[in-house]
Amino acid sequence: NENLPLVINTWAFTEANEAAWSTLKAGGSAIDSLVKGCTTCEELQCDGTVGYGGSPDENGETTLDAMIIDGSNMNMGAVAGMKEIKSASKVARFVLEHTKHSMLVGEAATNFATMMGMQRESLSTPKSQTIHKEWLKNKCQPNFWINVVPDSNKQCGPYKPQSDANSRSKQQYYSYKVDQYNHDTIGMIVIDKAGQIFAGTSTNGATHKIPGRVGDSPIPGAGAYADNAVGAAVATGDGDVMMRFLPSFLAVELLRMGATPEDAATECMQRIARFYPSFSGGLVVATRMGQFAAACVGMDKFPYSVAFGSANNSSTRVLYQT
Ligand code: SD4
Repeated sequence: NENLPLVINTWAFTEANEAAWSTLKAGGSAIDSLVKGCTTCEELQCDGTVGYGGSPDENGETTLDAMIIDGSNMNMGAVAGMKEIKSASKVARFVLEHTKHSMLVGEAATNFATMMGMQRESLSTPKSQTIHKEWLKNKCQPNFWINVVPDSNKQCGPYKPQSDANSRSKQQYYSYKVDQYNHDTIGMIVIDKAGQIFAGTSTNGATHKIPGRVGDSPIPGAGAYADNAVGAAVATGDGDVMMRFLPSFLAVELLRMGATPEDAATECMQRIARFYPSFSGGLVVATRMGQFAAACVGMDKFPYSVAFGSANNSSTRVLYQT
Protein backbone atom coordinates (compact mmCIF):
# COMPACT_ATOMS: atom_id res chain seq x y z
CA ASN A 1 0.00 0.00 0.00
CA GLU A 2 1.63 3.23 -1.12
CA ASN A 3 -0.09 5.38 1.56
CA LEU A 4 1.60 3.46 4.36
CA PRO A 5 3.28 3.99 6.67
CA LEU A 6 1.43 7.07 7.95
CA VAL A 7 2.07 9.55 10.76
CA ILE A 8 -0.61 12.20 11.18
CA ASN A 9 -1.22 14.61 14.02
CA THR A 10 -3.26 17.63 15.06
CA TRP A 11 -1.90 21.17 14.52
CA ALA A 12 1.31 22.27 12.82
CA PHE A 13 3.38 20.33 15.34
CA THR A 14 5.89 19.41 12.64
CA GLU A 15 8.78 18.52 14.96
CA ALA A 16 6.60 15.90 16.60
CA ASN A 17 5.58 14.52 13.22
CA GLU A 18 9.17 14.44 12.01
CA ALA A 19 10.36 12.72 15.18
CA ALA A 20 7.67 10.05 14.86
CA TRP A 21 8.33 9.66 11.14
CA SER A 22 12.08 9.24 11.52
CA THR A 23 11.53 6.69 14.27
CA LEU A 24 9.39 4.60 11.90
CA LYS A 25 11.85 5.06 9.04
CA ALA A 26 14.67 3.86 11.28
CA GLY A 27 12.77 0.64 11.86
CA GLY A 28 11.06 1.62 15.12
CA SER A 29 7.67 0.13 15.97
CA ALA A 30 4.43 2.08 15.66
CA ILE A 31 4.24 2.58 19.43
CA ASP A 32 7.87 3.75 19.61
CA SER A 33 7.06 6.22 16.88
CA LEU A 34 3.89 7.50 18.58
CA VAL A 35 5.57 7.92 21.96
CA LYS A 36 8.56 9.63 20.35
CA GLY A 37 6.23 12.06 18.54
CA CYS A 38 4.17 12.94 21.60
CA THR A 39 7.24 13.12 23.87
CA THR A 40 8.83 15.56 21.43
CA CYS A 41 5.85 17.89 21.82
CA GLU A 42 5.94 17.51 25.61
CA GLU A 43 9.61 18.49 25.65
CA LEU A 44 9.10 21.41 23.24
CA GLN A 45 6.00 22.49 25.18
CA CYS A 46 4.21 22.73 21.82
CA ASP A 47 2.16 25.94 21.84
CA GLY A 48 2.38 25.95 25.63
CA THR A 49 -0.49 23.49 25.71
CA VAL A 50 1.40 20.20 25.66
CA GLY A 51 3.78 19.23 28.45
CA TYR A 52 5.00 21.20 31.47
CA GLY A 53 4.66 24.93 32.09
CA GLY A 54 1.27 25.54 30.45
CA SER A 55 -2.43 25.79 31.28
CA PRO A 56 -2.05 26.35 35.04
CA ASP A 57 -5.16 25.42 36.98
CA GLU A 58 -6.84 27.67 39.55
CA ASN A 59 -4.09 26.83 42.03
CA GLY A 60 -1.41 27.61 39.47
CA GLU A 61 -0.44 23.99 38.94
CA THR A 62 0.07 22.35 35.55
CA THR A 63 -1.30 18.80 35.29
CA LEU A 64 -1.08 16.45 32.34
CA ASP A 65 -3.45 14.12 30.49
CA ALA A 66 -2.27 11.53 27.96
CA MET A 67 -3.42 8.29 26.36
CA ILE A 68 -2.21 5.57 24.00
CA ILE A 69 -4.48 3.02 22.30
CA ASP A 70 -3.29 -0.14 20.57
CA GLY A 71 -5.54 -0.80 17.59
CA SER A 72 -4.57 -4.48 17.41
CA ASN A 73 -6.15 -5.50 20.71
CA MET A 74 -7.93 -2.45 22.17
CA ASN A 75 -5.42 -2.33 24.98
CA MET A 76 -4.80 1.17 26.25
CA GLY A 77 -2.98 3.21 28.86
CA ALA A 78 -3.84 6.68 30.09
CA VAL A 79 -3.01 9.17 32.80
CA ALA A 80 -5.26 12.05 33.81
CA GLY A 81 -4.58 15.07 35.97
CA MET A 82 -1.08 13.73 36.57
CA LYS A 83 1.17 16.03 38.60
CA GLU A 84 4.92 16.59 38.64
CA ILE A 85 5.99 14.23 35.85
CA LYS A 86 7.04 15.78 32.57
CA SER A 87 6.50 12.95 30.14
CA ALA A 88 2.85 11.95 30.31
CA SER A 89 3.04 9.85 27.13
CA LYS A 90 5.75 7.63 28.55
CA VAL A 91 3.68 7.04 31.67
CA ALA A 92 0.62 6.22 29.51
CA ARG A 93 2.81 3.65 27.78
CA PHE A 94 3.82 2.16 31.14
CA VAL A 95 0.14 1.86 32.07
CA LEU A 96 -0.54 0.13 28.75
CA GLU A 97 2.38 -2.25 28.80
CA HIS A 98 2.93 -2.94 32.49
CA THR A 99 -0.53 -2.97 34.06
CA LYS A 100 -3.97 -4.44 33.49
CA HIS A 101 -5.50 -1.02 34.22
CA SER A 102 -6.50 1.52 31.61
CA MET A 103 -6.17 4.84 33.42
CA LEU A 104 -4.41 6.24 36.49
CA VAL A 105 -5.18 9.68 37.88
CA GLY A 106 -3.68 12.56 39.86
CA GLU A 107 -1.13 12.11 42.60
CA ALA A 108 -1.46 8.32 42.37
CA ALA A 109 -0.44 8.43 38.72
CA THR A 110 2.60 10.41 39.82
CA ASN A 111 3.50 7.76 42.36
CA PHE A 112 3.14 5.04 39.75
CA ALA A 113 5.38 7.01 37.39
CA THR A 114 8.11 7.36 40.02
CA MET A 115 7.89 3.61 40.66
CA MET A 116 8.55 3.17 36.96
CA GLY A 117 11.68 5.29 37.30
CA MET A 118 10.39 8.68 36.17
CA GLN A 119 11.65 11.80 37.86
CA ARG A 120 9.30 13.85 40.03
CA GLU A 121 9.69 17.58 39.35
CA SER A 122 7.62 20.74 39.33
CA LEU A 123 5.74 21.44 36.11
CA SER A 124 5.60 25.18 36.82
CA THR A 125 7.70 27.64 34.87
CA PRO A 126 8.05 31.43 35.10
CA LYS A 127 5.59 31.62 32.20
CA SER A 128 2.93 29.46 33.84
CA GLN A 129 3.37 31.40 37.09
CA THR A 130 2.83 34.66 35.22
CA ILE A 131 -0.32 33.34 33.55
CA HIS A 132 -1.60 32.33 36.96
CA LYS A 133 -0.65 35.60 38.67
CA GLU A 134 -2.39 37.64 35.97
CA TRP A 135 -5.48 35.55 36.37
CA LEU A 136 -5.44 35.86 40.16
CA LYS A 137 -5.75 39.63 39.80
CA ASN A 138 -9.18 39.02 38.32
CA LYS A 139 -10.01 35.97 40.32
CA CYS A 140 -13.16 37.46 41.80
CA GLN A 141 -14.61 38.03 38.39
CA PRO A 142 -16.49 35.04 37.08
CA ASN A 143 -14.11 32.36 35.95
CA PHE A 144 -15.04 31.17 32.50
CA TRP A 145 -15.31 27.64 33.81
CA ILE A 146 -17.44 28.34 36.83
CA ASN A 147 -20.63 30.16 37.61
CA VAL A 148 -19.04 31.68 40.69
CA VAL A 149 -20.39 34.58 42.67
CA PRO A 150 -17.75 36.82 44.18
CA ASP A 151 -18.83 37.76 47.71
CA SER A 152 -18.84 41.27 49.00
CA ASN A 153 -15.40 40.99 50.60
CA LYS A 154 -13.88 40.15 47.27
CA GLN A 155 -13.14 36.70 48.63
CA CYS A 156 -13.53 34.02 46.01
CA GLY A 157 -15.14 30.73 46.67
CA PRO A 158 -16.47 28.51 47.98
CA TYR A 159 -18.27 28.24 44.69
CA LYS A 160 -22.00 28.66 44.66
CA PRO A 161 -24.32 28.78 41.70
CA GLN A 162 -25.12 32.17 40.30
CA SER A 163 -28.70 33.30 40.50
CA ASP A 164 -30.56 33.00 37.24
CA ALA A 165 -30.42 36.72 36.76
CA ASN A 166 -26.65 36.69 37.06
CA SER A 167 -26.02 33.54 35.20
CA ARG A 168 -24.32 33.66 31.88
CA SER A 169 -26.27 32.05 29.09
CA LYS A 170 -25.24 28.64 27.83
CA GLN A 171 -24.22 30.39 24.67
CA GLN A 172 -21.80 32.64 26.56
CA TYR A 173 -20.60 29.77 28.64
CA TYR A 174 -19.62 27.73 25.62
CA SER A 175 -18.33 30.58 23.53
CA TYR A 176 -14.76 29.92 24.66
CA LYS A 177 -12.62 29.60 21.59
CA VAL A 178 -9.83 27.19 21.01
CA ASP A 179 -7.10 28.18 18.59
CA GLN A 180 -3.41 27.73 18.04
CA TYR A 181 -2.66 29.85 21.08
CA ASN A 182 -5.11 28.52 23.57
CA HIS A 183 -5.95 25.04 24.65
CA ASP A 184 -4.44 22.70 22.09
CA THR A 185 -3.45 19.10 22.24
CA ILE A 186 -1.31 16.76 20.26
CA GLY A 187 -3.36 13.88 18.95
CA MET A 188 -1.34 11.50 16.78
CA ILE A 189 -2.07 8.42 14.69
CA VAL A 190 0.73 6.11 13.54
CA ILE A 191 0.13 3.26 11.10
CA ASP A 192 3.13 1.14 10.18
CA LYS A 193 3.49 -0.53 6.81
CA ALA A 194 2.02 -3.78 8.12
CA GLY A 195 -1.14 -1.91 9.17
CA GLN A 196 -0.51 -1.80 12.92
CA ILE A 197 -2.26 1.29 14.30
CA PHE A 198 -1.54 3.27 17.46
CA ALA A 199 -3.34 6.49 18.39
CA GLY A 200 -2.62 8.79 21.29
CA THR A 201 -2.90 12.22 22.84
CA SER A 202 -0.98 14.46 25.21
CA THR A 203 -2.09 17.79 26.70
CA ASN A 204 -1.98 20.03 29.73
CA GLY A 205 -5.70 20.65 29.32
CA ALA A 206 -7.51 23.91 29.85
CA THR A 207 -6.14 27.09 31.41
CA HIS A 208 -7.52 28.10 34.85
CA LYS A 209 -9.44 24.85 35.10
CA ILE A 210 -10.90 23.81 38.41
CA PRO A 211 -8.30 21.46 39.92
CA GLY A 212 -9.37 17.94 39.11
CA ARG A 213 -10.79 18.81 35.73
CA VAL A 214 -9.98 16.21 33.08
CA GLY A 215 -10.67 16.78 29.39
CA ASP A 216 -11.36 14.46 26.50
CA SER A 217 -7.73 13.65 25.74
CA PRO A 218 -7.21 10.64 28.05
CA ILE A 219 -10.74 9.28 27.49
CA PRO A 220 -10.90 6.40 24.99
CA GLY A 221 -13.22 7.21 22.10
CA ALA A 222 -13.11 10.91 22.98
CA GLY A 223 -9.51 12.14 22.53
CA ALA A 224 -8.44 9.16 20.42
CA TYR A 225 -9.56 5.77 19.20
CA ALA A 226 -8.01 3.08 17.01
CA ASP A 227 -8.98 -0.26 15.57
CA ASN A 228 -6.64 -2.05 13.17
CA ALA A 229 -9.67 -3.45 11.32
CA VAL A 230 -10.89 0.02 10.38
CA GLY A 231 -8.74 3.04 11.23
CA ALA A 232 -8.30 5.69 13.88
CA ALA A 233 -9.23 9.21 14.91
CA VAL A 234 -7.80 11.89 17.23
CA ALA A 235 -9.46 15.05 18.49
CA THR A 236 -8.53 18.50 19.74
CA GLY A 237 -10.70 21.29 21.07
CA ASP A 238 -12.94 22.08 23.99
CA GLY A 239 -12.66 18.76 25.76
CA ASP A 240 -15.37 19.48 28.31
CA VAL A 241 -17.88 19.48 25.47
CA MET A 242 -16.14 17.00 23.19
CA MET A 243 -16.00 14.15 25.68
CA ARG A 244 -19.81 14.09 25.78
CA PHE A 245 -19.87 12.96 22.15
CA LEU A 246 -17.02 10.44 21.88
CA PRO A 247 -16.10 11.86 18.47
CA SER A 248 -13.08 9.61 17.90
CA PHE A 249 -15.11 6.48 18.59
CA LEU A 250 -17.92 7.74 16.39
CA ALA A 251 -15.55 8.51 13.51
CA VAL A 252 -14.07 5.00 13.60
CA GLU A 253 -17.55 3.46 13.71
CA LEU A 254 -18.66 5.59 10.75
CA LEU A 255 -15.61 4.35 8.83
CA ARG A 256 -16.61 0.82 9.76
CA MET A 257 -20.01 1.43 8.22
CA GLY A 258 -18.42 2.61 4.99
CA ALA A 259 -18.11 6.38 5.39
CA THR A 260 -15.17 8.15 3.82
CA PRO A 261 -12.72 9.80 6.25
CA GLU A 262 -14.01 13.22 5.08
CA ASP A 263 -17.63 12.34 5.79
CA ALA A 264 -16.82 10.65 9.10
CA ALA A 265 -14.78 13.61 10.37
CA THR A 266 -17.36 16.15 9.23
CA GLU A 267 -20.32 14.33 10.75
CA CYS A 268 -18.58 14.02 14.12
CA MET A 269 -17.81 17.73 14.32
CA GLN A 270 -21.25 18.72 13.01
CA ARG A 271 -22.98 16.58 15.58
CA ILE A 272 -21.30 18.55 18.37
CA ALA A 273 -21.96 21.87 16.63
CA ARG A 274 -25.67 21.04 16.42
CA PHE A 275 -25.82 21.00 20.23
CA TYR A 276 -23.18 23.68 20.87
CA PRO A 277 -23.12 26.14 17.96
CA SER A 278 -20.10 27.98 19.31
CA PHE A 279 -18.07 24.86 20.08
CA SER A 280 -14.64 24.81 18.57
CA GLY A 281 -12.55 21.76 17.83
CA GLY A 282 -11.00 19.58 15.18
CA LEU A 283 -10.75 15.91 14.31
CA VAL A 284 -8.21 13.97 12.25
CA VAL A 285 -9.33 10.62 10.82
CA ALA A 286 -7.33 7.92 9.02
CA THR A 287 -8.35 4.60 7.53
CA ARG A 288 -6.29 1.48 8.00
CA MET A 289 -5.27 1.87 4.34
CA GLY A 290 -3.79 5.28 5.05
CA GLN A 291 -6.46 7.54 3.56
CA PHE A 292 -6.98 10.53 5.80
CA ALA A 293 -9.02 13.69 6.30
CA ALA A 294 -9.71 16.34 8.92
CA ALA A 295 -12.69 18.46 9.89
CA CYS A 296 -13.10 21.42 12.19
CA VAL A 297 -15.73 23.75 13.52
CA GLY A 298 -15.42 27.10 15.24
CA MET A 299 -12.03 27.99 13.77
CA ASP A 300 -11.04 29.52 10.45
CA LYS A 301 -8.56 26.85 9.65
CA PHE A 302 -7.27 23.79 11.38
CA PRO A 303 -3.67 22.87 10.57
CA TYR A 304 -2.56 19.27 10.83
CA SER A 305 0.72 17.54 10.06
CA VAL A 306 1.20 14.44 7.98
CA ALA A 307 3.92 12.24 6.54
CA PHE A 308 3.08 9.11 4.59
CA GLY A 309 4.14 6.68 1.91
CA SER A 310 6.94 4.30 1.29
CA ALA A 311 8.97 6.62 -0.92
CA ASN A 312 12.37 7.45 0.53
CA ASN A 313 11.84 11.16 0.13
CA SER A 314 8.43 11.32 1.83
CA SER A 315 8.43 13.91 4.60
CA THR A 316 6.29 15.99 6.93
CA ARG A 317 3.81 18.46 5.46
CA VAL A 318 1.28 20.76 7.06
CA LEU A 319 -2.23 20.79 5.57
CA TYR A 320 -4.99 23.24 6.42
CA GLN A 321 -8.56 22.16 6.86
CA THR A 322 -11.10 24.98 6.61
C1 SD4 B 1 -8.76 19.43 26.63
N1 SD4 B 1 -8.96 18.70 24.37
O1 SD4 B 1 -8.18 19.15 27.66
C2 SD4 B 1 -8.05 19.24 25.34
C3 SD4 B 1 -7.48 20.51 24.92
C4 SD4 B 1 -7.37 20.65 23.47
O2 SD4 B 1 -7.19 21.95 21.64
O3 SD4 B 1 -7.38 19.76 22.71
N2 SD4 B 1 -7.31 21.82 22.96
O4 SD4 B 1 -9.89 19.92 26.61
